[in-house]
Amino acid sequence: HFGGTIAGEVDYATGAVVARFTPEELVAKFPELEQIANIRSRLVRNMFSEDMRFAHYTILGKEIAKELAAGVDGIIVTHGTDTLGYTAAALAFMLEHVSVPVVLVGSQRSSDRGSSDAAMNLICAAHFISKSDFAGVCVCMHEKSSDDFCSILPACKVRKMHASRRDAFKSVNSVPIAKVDMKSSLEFVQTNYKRKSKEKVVVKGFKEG
Ligand code: DAS
Repeated sequence: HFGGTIAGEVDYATGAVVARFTPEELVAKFPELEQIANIRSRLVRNMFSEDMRFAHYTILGKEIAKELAAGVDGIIVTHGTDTLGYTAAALAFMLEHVSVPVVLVGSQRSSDRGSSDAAMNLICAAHFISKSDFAGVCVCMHEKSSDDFCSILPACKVRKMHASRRDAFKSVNSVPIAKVDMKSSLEFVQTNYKRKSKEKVVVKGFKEG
């Protein structure tokens, strides 16, 4: 859990979204998640992604590596949307030999809003982890503004193309890796992706300072 709108709700005193939910509260909000997988959640940061600096990539990369070493089947990183694409690329370069899916998930609209995309993005990410043989860093966000399905997007090609649309995240100069829906139907668009393995992750950190 790293913060962003997905961890937030509207503060009606100011009209702004504030990131305030703990990871446990987030999982409790979407009970479907625990029917898909055994979820262990934990807080790394509750911040907005525009405040991220290189030191944060290192912190996040190391925390992900700890979980990979513990033998998890996959990792969902909740993250603010503004720089989510940059974090995805940074992690893809930092983490070598990733053996399971590491899926970054954000939401364009906070989960206290009727049009929130938070639940579907998280649930589709959990389905993707539980059903696919993919290994590596990717992003799971709405494919369309409707709730049809989510796209699994490549870490080094993904870009946020709109401030508020639920389908803002697109793969640039590449097709999505896969499509997944709320009923767990999974269709790979790419075929030449890295498969799950027993490899041991190596973290290449950024120089701080
Ligand atoms: N400002 C945003 C950020 O954390 C909120 C969001 O879109 O999640 O990137």
